[in-house]
Amino acid sequence: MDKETLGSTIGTTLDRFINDKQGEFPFATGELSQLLRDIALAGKIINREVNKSGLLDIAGAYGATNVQGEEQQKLDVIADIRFTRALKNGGEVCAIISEEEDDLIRLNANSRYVVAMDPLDGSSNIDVNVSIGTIFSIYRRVSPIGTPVQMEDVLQKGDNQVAAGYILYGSSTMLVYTTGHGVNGFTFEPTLGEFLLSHQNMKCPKAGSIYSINEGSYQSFEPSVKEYLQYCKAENYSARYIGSLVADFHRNLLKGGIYMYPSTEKAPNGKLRLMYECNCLAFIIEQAGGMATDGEQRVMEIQPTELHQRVPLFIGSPDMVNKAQTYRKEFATAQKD
Ligand code: FDP
Repeated sequence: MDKETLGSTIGTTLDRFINDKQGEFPFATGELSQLLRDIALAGKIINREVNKSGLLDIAGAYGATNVQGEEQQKLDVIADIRFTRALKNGGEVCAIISEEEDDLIRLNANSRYVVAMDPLDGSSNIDVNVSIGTIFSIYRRVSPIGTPVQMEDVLQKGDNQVAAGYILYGSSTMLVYTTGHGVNGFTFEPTLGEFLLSHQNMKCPKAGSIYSINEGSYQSFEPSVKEYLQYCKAENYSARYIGSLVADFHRNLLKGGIYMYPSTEKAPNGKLRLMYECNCLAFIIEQAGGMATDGEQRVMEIQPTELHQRVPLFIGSPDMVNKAQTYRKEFATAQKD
């Protein structure tokens, strides 16, 4: 890229970038652009709250469990309220699936978009000042606008996503998103209160040398995962596991690596949720040249049957995901023989 082009794009505000990109969609009405702005605004608010953790009484357990049976943290609940409010006020969304809500949240039936979100991912890290994130997916409803939202509007394959992204509350706060035309990352500039383009057209390295998995569960992994882990060690790969999906994913996206949450004895379908964790990150990684599978098929081809469905996840650099999958296939073939 020449100096002039670089100077004209890096530092562009998220608002301006979204406006400029609207033209990439034939017949764009501006609703998706507005929806992305609503999400960015909610992200700024959560960022403000997260930064106060430790000073105000917003850390710690809320005293309830979510539909997954996991203990909700106060910040989980605050983030859920903030996002839901922003999406409700924006008016572009007809329904939300949230990790924190058992059922579908029905909003304006005259709106076109469905949002699936994990308002604050990495709950176990909230209280210890470790990076956490927000994950979101946007779908266009399939039933006619103005009619009540149907389950088919919500339970769509990841391949139908029109946009997906995450906000990482890390050493700096970043918003990364795709609308299917590459992946771009914006860093929050707190004195300006703006997300500025900092990572243009992000690409995941084809090969990598970082593997991320909770190895504490090693004994309950299936043999092919164990074998792949042995291979990683033999290759002297680095093990890096923060335990916040967004943070682990983001590092591997930039540096090259694989994140795995396979099935375990305790969790035969893994732990991560298809609709608001796996699909969103799968869309981003594929747009960045990477891969995401459940060990057998592309994550985005899985037909969801439940709002809070879990699937195993192998995501990251294509060479690494392919290798992990090869072990799985070999194991499956050996079992058949
Ligand atoms: P958490 O339960 O802390 O919200 O999405 C769930 C998630 O975190 C991911 O962010 C993280 O990668 C994973 O679970 C951690 O699970 P383990 O503690 O089982 O490793």
